[in-house]
Amino acid sequence: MGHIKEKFKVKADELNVEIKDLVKNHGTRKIEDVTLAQVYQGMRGITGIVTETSLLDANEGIRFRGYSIPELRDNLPKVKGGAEPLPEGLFYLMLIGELPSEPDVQHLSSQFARRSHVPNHVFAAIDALPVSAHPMTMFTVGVMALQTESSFAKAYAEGINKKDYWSYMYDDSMDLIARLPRIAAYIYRRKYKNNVHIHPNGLLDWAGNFAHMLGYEDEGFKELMRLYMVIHADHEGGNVSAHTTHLVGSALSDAFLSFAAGMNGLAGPLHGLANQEVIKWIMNMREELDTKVPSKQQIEEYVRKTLSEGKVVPGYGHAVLRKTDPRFTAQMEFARTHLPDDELVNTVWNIYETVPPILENLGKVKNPWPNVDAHSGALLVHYGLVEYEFYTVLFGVSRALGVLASLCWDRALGFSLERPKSVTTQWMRQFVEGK
Ligand code: NMX
Ligand code: MLT
Repeated sequence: MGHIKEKFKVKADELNVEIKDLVKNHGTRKIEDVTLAQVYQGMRGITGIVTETSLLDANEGIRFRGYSIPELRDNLPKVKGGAEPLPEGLFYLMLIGELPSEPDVQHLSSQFARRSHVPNHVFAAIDALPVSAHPMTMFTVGVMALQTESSFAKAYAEGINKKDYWSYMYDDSMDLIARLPRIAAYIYRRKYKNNVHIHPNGLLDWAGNFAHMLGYEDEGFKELMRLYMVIHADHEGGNVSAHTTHLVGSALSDAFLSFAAGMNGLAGPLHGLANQEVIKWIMNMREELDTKVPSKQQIEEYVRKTLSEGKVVPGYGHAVLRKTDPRFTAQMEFARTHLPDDELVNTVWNIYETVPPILENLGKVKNPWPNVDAHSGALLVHYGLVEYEFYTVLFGVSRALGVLASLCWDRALGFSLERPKSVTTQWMRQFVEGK
């Protein structure tokens, strides 16, 4: 057993004792009341899941094991000469609950490299789809094809003790994280680069090697990928992709089945697909106005037109956040350092100054501020990754770090099958009438 796996088991045993005590001695404590409106309106604000890896504050944004994004950028190990945190370090932090040392991160990088072999039938499954298929469809098909490799599914079929589930989940999660960059890069090169593929470089870090396999050797792009993979990794447990992964996993579905389900949620335009929608929306605005740099007044008119057509302004609003997303701010800082004069980035910044008051004045939008997706596409376009339908796949590769670390915890803590109660509107009517 590698030292990270052993350390995880020790931490899990400790937390198991704590949870048993909490449930035994405080199990009847009421956390909050649930209103009828919450039940109808997406269960907003109902505390119903335990996720150890990160916690969201509506005003401050996400913290991973207590660390904010600026703190992660300061404290996580980096590549020699680099300034951005390594995603391997964030995975360690989410899994173990402590900041990693440089050797811990190097160990994870080499583990991912060692586990990264993708069997040929996965590529064949992707190749069976038309090239016109959306990259997210290819991505979930690739992950599903990889399910043949699940050590948990094999062990379960043979019969295993439930105390050992976590160990197989850990190995499946490590294998899946290790292989996702290869699958994603394969999809990109198949769809956009004439099916010409690039061999992995086992000496590079996980995100650096991903950039390399996509075909981007610029060190600036590699740094962007490291930051991108860190900031998109986790957003506590209630978001659609994390919740779906957890829900499907609660049926003892393996890591591949659970993650693929989560990715189908990420592919929705109100969730992860919003990153492609933002760039599409800006490109359409540029085309319609016949200018590369629309003025703030032109942006304002375009926003009003979007709203009048019954559409949302992509990249703005959030189900939980009530301020500018710190993931947006981190990308803004990256752009200020690396590409302050980029026209598209400056348009993103002008949109940031224009959109919030308009949404606020509608009187119904709870959060008029930008989310993570409002900025990411402009950075990718700068480095030449202009194929915006691919953007959600990048989000998905990153999200694996958080949802799979969480799935390891779910298994190690023996969390129950998720099965909340549902009711009908007739039941609600009778309830309010006191029948
Ligand atoms: N543009 C226009 N209308 C909006 C927007 C927006 N960006 N955000 C919220 N609204 C509307 C929303 O559609 C709803 O209208 P109605 O009552 O007519 O149905 C009303 O404002 C109240 O919605 P909220 O309670 O503020 O937001 P909710 O929690 O329901 O939804 C989002 C959150 C993120 C789905 C919503 O803000 C949205 O659609 N944003 C645009 C899409 C987006 O950027 N999604 C990415 C989120 C981050 N991610 O990566 O997952
Ligand atoms: C996410 O990163 O999952 C999104 O911001 C959506 C959410 O938190 O609900």
